[in-house]
Amino acid sequence: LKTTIITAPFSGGQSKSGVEDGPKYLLRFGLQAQLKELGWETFIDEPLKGKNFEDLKDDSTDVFENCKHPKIVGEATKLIYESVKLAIFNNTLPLTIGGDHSIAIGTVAGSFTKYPNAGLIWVDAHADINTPKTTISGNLHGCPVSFLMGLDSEFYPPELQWVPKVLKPNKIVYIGLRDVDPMERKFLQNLGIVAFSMYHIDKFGINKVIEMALEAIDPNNENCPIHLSYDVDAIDPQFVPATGTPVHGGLTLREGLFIGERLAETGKLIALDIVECNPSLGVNEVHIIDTIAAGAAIARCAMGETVL
Ligand code: DIR
Ligand code: MN
Ligand code: MN
Ligand code: MN
Repeated sequence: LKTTIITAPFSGGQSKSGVEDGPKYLLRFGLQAQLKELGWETFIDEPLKGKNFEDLKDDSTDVFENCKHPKIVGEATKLIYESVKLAIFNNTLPLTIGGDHSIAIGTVAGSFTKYPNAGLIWVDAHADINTPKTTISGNLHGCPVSFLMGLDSEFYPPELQWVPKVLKPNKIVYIGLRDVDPMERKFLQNLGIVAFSMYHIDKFGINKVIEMALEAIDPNNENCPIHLSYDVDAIDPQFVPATGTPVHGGLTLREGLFIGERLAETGKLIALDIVECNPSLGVNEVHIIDTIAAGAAIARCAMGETVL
């Protein structure tokens, strides 16, 4: 078992600074040693090393219509894409730690290049399927899924036109949604995307929801590999407070970890992202520790940690 921890200290997909410190905090918390303890041989890759994307966020010319920071998002995600590809073609599991969720443009493009029939499980309070045309906030972390699908592609900023359109609507499934913009909802409906909101989790329970999710991305039991892209804001802010766009009424910590545990059990996981841990948004030390501990626990659960 080998994993490459890919650090993605990037905040350019949204406006709040601090999320670029997520990787540093997760590593300082001991994530690498914890994975070694689970039996993983670990490598670290830092594709954004030496880049100063934080300073470039002040460049007021880096806009394209309503999109903020397309240049740095394009450059950072391309570097992450190359890093994920390298890791996965070297037969290691890429564990990308963010950073905001725009980095999934790179991670999913990278993993699907090796496994074109993979399924993507997107755990999030948000659908992240706005396009440069529909986005209200202008934040590209609300758009990664649309780039991967090629939705509204005639409106893409030049710096993001490299993104391979690897994702089909029947190969993504959402878990945890509770804050979806009207145009995003239209996309989900029109494209027939399978999405489990908090309503469905309350109605069916998390176990049943995951079984339905697994079935949805692999209806013919073809042993499709799975990429898990996990936005920690899927979990309720009472457990994960230090994140950029918290929404009440989320997953319990146990439900959040159970998703990881169940996916580990399938043996199909080929890539994992943990994003949107923002230590700067903790009001106190406990908030920061809870959030980082939850991020690390998600990774461990998805990578095989069990209680018994
Ligand atoms: C909103 C919020 N849908 C947007 N998205 C967030 O900005 O497009 N994604 N917070 O994580
Ligand atoms: Mn900082
Ligand atoms: Mn997200
Ligand atoms: Mn989110």
